[in-house]
Amino acid sequence: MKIVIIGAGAMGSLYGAKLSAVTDTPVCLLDVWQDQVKEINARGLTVEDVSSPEPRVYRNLRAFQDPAGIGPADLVIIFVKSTLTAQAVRTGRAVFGENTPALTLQNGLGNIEGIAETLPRTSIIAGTTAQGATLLGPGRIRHAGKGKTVIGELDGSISPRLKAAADLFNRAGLETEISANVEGLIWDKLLVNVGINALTAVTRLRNGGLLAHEELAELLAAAVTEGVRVAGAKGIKLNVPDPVAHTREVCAATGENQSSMLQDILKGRPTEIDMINGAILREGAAWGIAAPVNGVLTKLVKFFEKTGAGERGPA
Ligand code: KPL
Repeated sequence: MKIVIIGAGAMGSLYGAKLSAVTDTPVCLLDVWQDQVKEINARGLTVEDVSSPEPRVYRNLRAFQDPAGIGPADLVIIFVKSTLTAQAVRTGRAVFGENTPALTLQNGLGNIEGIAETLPRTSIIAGTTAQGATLLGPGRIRHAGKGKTVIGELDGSISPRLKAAADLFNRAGLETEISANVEGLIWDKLLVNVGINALTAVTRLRNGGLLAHEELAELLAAAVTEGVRVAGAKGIKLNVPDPVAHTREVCAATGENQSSMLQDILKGRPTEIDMINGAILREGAAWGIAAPVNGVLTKLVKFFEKTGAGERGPA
């Protein structure tokens, strides 16, 4: 099975490495970052794991900056930042054959719509992941938190391609389930990111740090609760019975991880704030639901996007 991953950041690299251990054909990683591509092709991808003393080097991978050299894949996983989804799929068009499923496991709202600008909606599978990974430098990541991957078809069917992808992920050690409620799934994960990402970016704490401070745990709960109200107004059926408790669980399970938004702020990169807390604010306004905590978090993260990590120093 030929797998292509668009976006070889922390999460794309993690899934690429794990899947490369169970595929005969090398997993192809597509990314514009030249140093990452060079390093992976020269020395493989090194994964440090918080639960094992020795890092593991994965070599059944090929990295590319240009999709022309790859050819059509059997499965494409999209892992670029949600701000770049539409553009990345357009640029990577050549890796999608007529029947290639496009799987998005990205954070935030708007990824399905971004992919559908280039590909038919029927080619899209969506899902979420509670894995946590940190990019340490070219060719090196830390697997800093384990959690479930859940995937589903947009029409709720349990298709053979969905089962095949779930089987493959499970064989690779990425615990995966199937869901018939993909919209609920995306909102379940959105609410986790609403509670964790901006707060960790602002405080520079690792995910687990949010639970150690009462004030932050309260803000986490307030931000998620606003999101739950918006989801309710939109008629989204969440799969998670208690999103605040669930977010706290993910915080604990990925306690050692720096959230993706904190990593972005520390590296001076744009964040996904508009697709996460900003999305709650926008959707809330459309449905007449106030989301003041998400509003403040959005503004603070935008401030740090402008001023950079230097203001507070590294975490
Ligand atoms: O999705 C994540 C992220 O960092 O974006 C979590 C689950 C919060 C792990 O850090």
